Amino acid sequence: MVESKKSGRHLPFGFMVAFSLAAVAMPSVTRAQAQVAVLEPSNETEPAEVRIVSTEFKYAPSTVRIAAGRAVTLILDNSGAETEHGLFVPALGFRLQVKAGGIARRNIVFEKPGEYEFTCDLPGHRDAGMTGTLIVVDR
Ligand SMILES: [Cu+2]
Repeated sequence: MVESKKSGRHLPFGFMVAFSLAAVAMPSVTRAQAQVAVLEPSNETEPAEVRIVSTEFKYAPSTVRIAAGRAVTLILDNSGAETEHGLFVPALGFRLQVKAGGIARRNIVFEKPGEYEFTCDLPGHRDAGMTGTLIVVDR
């Protein structure tokens, strides 16, 4: 596919570093942390917290499932990062951005089921690996 063709061409140095660090630091927990899901009924009163940790240059988790219509607080935890990062869902016009060491949060309801890519749109970060998938699940 287009994806693998693109990533095979030239891997940025930052990506290689981040990848090897991740491989060393997170042996078996990776699978469990790869996804987070908020699929409770939409009549819950409190927004459910969805925390995504941003580092150089990835998101953990990188796949997030949220029920359509469910109020959530999307938290971008950049507290362990060494630079500014963002979380941008182009298809939905959603954006969070936070300086190194900071945590940003925003309440949101995703209404339209579908699969949406999110990225960090700071220069070079997307290509270095900062992409993820938001899946809005039809209930
Ligand atoms: Cu970034």
